[in-house]
Amino acid sequence: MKPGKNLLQTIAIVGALVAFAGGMNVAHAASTDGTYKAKLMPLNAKTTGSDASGEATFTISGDRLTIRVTAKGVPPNMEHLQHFHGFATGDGTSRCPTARDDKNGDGIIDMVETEPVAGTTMVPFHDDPVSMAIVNDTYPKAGPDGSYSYEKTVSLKALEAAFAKKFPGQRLDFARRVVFLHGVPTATKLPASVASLDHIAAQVTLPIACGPIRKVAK
Ligand SMILES: [Cu+2]
Repeated sequence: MKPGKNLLQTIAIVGALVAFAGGMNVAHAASTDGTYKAKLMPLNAKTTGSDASGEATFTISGDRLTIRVTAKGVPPNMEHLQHFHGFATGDGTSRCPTARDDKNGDGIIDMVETEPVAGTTMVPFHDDPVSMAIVNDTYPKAGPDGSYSYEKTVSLKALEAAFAKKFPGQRLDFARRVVFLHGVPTATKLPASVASLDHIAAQVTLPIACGPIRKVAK
């Protein structure tokens, strides 16, 4: 093969690659593809007896939203409610509660005390997030080692529609939300001052980890 032809082929291949890469950039810019992440830090560790931690990631690719949660140091052998929480009105950004948010001073941050800083329970991470049903028995269950791993892929459009129906005027807006993990064993003794929601036992809703969701730089 003559050197001249080789060079032309190389130029053609490089040209094609540049055009391909350029096209990919345009496609990315036009969509909302991206990844959001929350680093989960322990809450109420004195009550759980261990430092719960973990990570939640939200990966958007076209209409596919993949929700992943890994947790460790959580009470073992039981189901753990997990959601993102946020403000149902306005455009405020939620934050995770601290000891100062324990307004009744009972040493425990309960669900009601999370609301002024984190808002309300929004999207559940169980077998059917699009249902938006908070009460459900398909939340992940921690193994004997106090860890679990959850993964679910849903239609982003379907979740957005269900979300807008339940929270009129709101969008998913991941970067304004916080992820909570909940739950200590039902036998855990809690002061009567620990509040819960609806008719759910305070042990079930007790927050055990929290992390603010942030967009991951590309
Ligand atoms: Cu929650």
